[in-house]
Amino acid sequence: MDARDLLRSVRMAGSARGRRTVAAAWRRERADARDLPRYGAERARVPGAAVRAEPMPGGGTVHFARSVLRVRVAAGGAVFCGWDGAAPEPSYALAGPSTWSPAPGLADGGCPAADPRALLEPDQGGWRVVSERVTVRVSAHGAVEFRTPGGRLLRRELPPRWWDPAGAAEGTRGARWVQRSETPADARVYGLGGRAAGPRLAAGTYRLWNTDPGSPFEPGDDPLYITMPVQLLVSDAGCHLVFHDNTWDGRVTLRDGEEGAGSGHDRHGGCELRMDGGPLRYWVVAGTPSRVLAGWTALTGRPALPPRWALGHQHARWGFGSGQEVRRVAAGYREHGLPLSALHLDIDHFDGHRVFTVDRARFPDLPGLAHDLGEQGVRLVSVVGPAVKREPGLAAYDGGRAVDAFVRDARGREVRGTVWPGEAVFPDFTDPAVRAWWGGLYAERLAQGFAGVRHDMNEPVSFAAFGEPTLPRSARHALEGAGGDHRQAHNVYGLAMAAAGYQGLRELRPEQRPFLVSRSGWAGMQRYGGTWSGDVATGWAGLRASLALVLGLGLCGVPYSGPDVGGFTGSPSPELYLRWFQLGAYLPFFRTHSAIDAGPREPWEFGPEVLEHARAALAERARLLPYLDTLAHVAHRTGAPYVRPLWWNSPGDRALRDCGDAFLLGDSLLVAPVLEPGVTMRAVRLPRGLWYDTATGEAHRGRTRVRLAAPQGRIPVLARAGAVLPVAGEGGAVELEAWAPRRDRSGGGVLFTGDPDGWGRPRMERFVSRWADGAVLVEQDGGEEPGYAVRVRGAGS
Ligand code: NBV
Repeated sequence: MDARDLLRSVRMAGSARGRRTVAAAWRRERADARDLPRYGAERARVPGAAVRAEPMPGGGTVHFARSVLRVRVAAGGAVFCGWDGAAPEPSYALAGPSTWSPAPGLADGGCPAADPRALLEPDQGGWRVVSERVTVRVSAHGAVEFRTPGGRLLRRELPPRWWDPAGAAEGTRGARWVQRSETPADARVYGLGGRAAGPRLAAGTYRLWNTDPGSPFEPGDDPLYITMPVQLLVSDAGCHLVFHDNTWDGRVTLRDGEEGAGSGHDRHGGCELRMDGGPLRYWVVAGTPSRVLAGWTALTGRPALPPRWALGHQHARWGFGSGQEVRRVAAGYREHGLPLSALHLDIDHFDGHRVFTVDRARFPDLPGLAHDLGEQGVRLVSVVGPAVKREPGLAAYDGGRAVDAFVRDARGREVRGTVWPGEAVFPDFTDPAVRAWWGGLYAERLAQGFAGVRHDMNEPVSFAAFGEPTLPRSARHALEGAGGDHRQAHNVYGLAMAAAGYQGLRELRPEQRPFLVSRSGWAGMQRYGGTWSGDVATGWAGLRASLALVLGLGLCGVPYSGPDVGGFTGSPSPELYLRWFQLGAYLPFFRTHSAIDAGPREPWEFGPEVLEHARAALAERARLLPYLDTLAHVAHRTGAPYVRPLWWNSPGDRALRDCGDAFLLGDSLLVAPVLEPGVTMRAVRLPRGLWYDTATGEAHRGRTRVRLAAPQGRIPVLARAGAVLPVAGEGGAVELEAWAPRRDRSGGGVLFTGDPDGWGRPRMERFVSRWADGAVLVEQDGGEEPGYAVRVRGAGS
């Protein structure tokens, strides 16, 4: 603690909450000073020279003087590398291959079998493993190269370096390590979870430690709520994802490459990963972007399919304050003729901020409210935080104590923190029995009439007057029986809480797909649901960050997300609100939300013009619902995100790799939102192909930069020539909107229909579009006429 901390403590001591945060911060510091193992003398270690190698199914093991490397190609093509005996499991990230059955729970995780065709063989003084998608080469000193089947370098991992505690055996758990890698000079990096400055991650250092920034964030703020050691790289050589399966605190430093302007003297790009402990093991998945996401989500689980209503517009506010106010807002939507799918209740509807309770004075009849809103097609979603007030007599506290649910310190005492309800304790979600108990508590939420949940403050947050606002690093966790401390459990706390909530909802209401969004999480969180931006600052920079987050998370396998439309704090100008709303209407999770002291976010609060334009955005969202629903199914089956970077189908087009202000929505649409004030025209570089401006029908050739009209009333949206997209026509019936293919080409699209919120197997139909006798013809895959009305557009051009 330094002088600044001391000063802050004195300032905070003026209120009860302030005093609690000072006490909690002191307690945390004391516990860590007392209970964390001290880093004493350390000895640096590198693998040394290779001694021998043993082939095994999928690859083999190379023994070095001071370490061992295991290489294993899994069925499906992902490559696993583990140093010092690290195996793929146990892992919080991995899940068994997804099927139509609901996502498996953590306990059902699994690692794909080895590909028996891949074998380690000697190669020029080292070894190599040749597989279908990549060739791995291990040098005699432990460098590992990944190349495409054509021989182009994707990445080279240099021999790692460990710092073993002096006197401990080599490969001791808890040793710090660093791994440097080299990547092609033209490579661009995306991912690392939710990063406000993305989607392309510029050179710099990114921390791997889930963090509530404590105040509204902007692009410069890092890290945020979801960090993941997942990087997706795109270069001329190809695309690949690398995942370091390690939950500890760490830092990734990216360095840009430099191209030698054809001189052949390129300086490769680089990455340095430093971890505070935990295993050195990683996966590499190579291929086209869609194959990479398919491989990644086969490994870590396919994204949960949200109930269909979750694709409609949702509205929230921290501080509705009463049942009447909730009814008033719902009525406002109705009276203005605006569609609304869900309203979210925040911590102010709890009794004294206690989770799993209701303030009955202000919300006297929640089930009645939920019922009445349900009649109008509006669901209620409840916030749920992990912190339980330390209050004997409170059901969640007593129940938790009965099953020994709460995190303890090294001396066996419950760790006390401070959150909204006051002094609080924290369930240890890394214990399967605690997950089962917690999941059962959602019965109370369902009985109150809630249709879904939103997990908040699960980084986890414990307010602190100074230092990190989370649990002590020395706090103990079950970690699935292995035992460990918060250094290892912190980053998976939100993920494990999501598993608990998801499993609870599944068991309590087995006929319905859960709706769950979680502010924090880690690799694999998509199995349980989606996420939202967290407290994005109200401003143009915050608007930009909103898109960066959605794109980046999608590339990490988490496709369902969206921002607080309008920003979390303050009052957006009508123009900013509208542009945010217009962007949000094309993002998977479309929700207006704001803080308790922020201005309103209802579309009618910004004047008649904004209302009309917001109405148009909502109408377009409603019209696109069959398409969005199809994209949700596609994401669930293949891991391909709804919202994709422009390079998705053309990773070789370098000019697209830095674009952070436009995106593809599925295969058919390109959305170019307005992210700056005062704009009525904007430029965008189009991927290859032919694109139609959906507002004017004008055709634009791909691989060119075009300027498009972006009047206040709409943002530019283009349709790919040949696209057949399902939309809702008059009365809601599905229709096909077909955009004329080029004369020499055909096109197509898919449609998923089926169970709106249950588990029934959906129906998939494919359509083909082509020119025949001077007209555009749309057929069902087998050549029959489609069972839907078809509207052809763009045929005149
Ligand atoms: O529960 C209140 C807010 C919530 O509205 C927001 O969406 C979360 O991201 N919550 C954070 C806690 C308070 C933040 C200042």
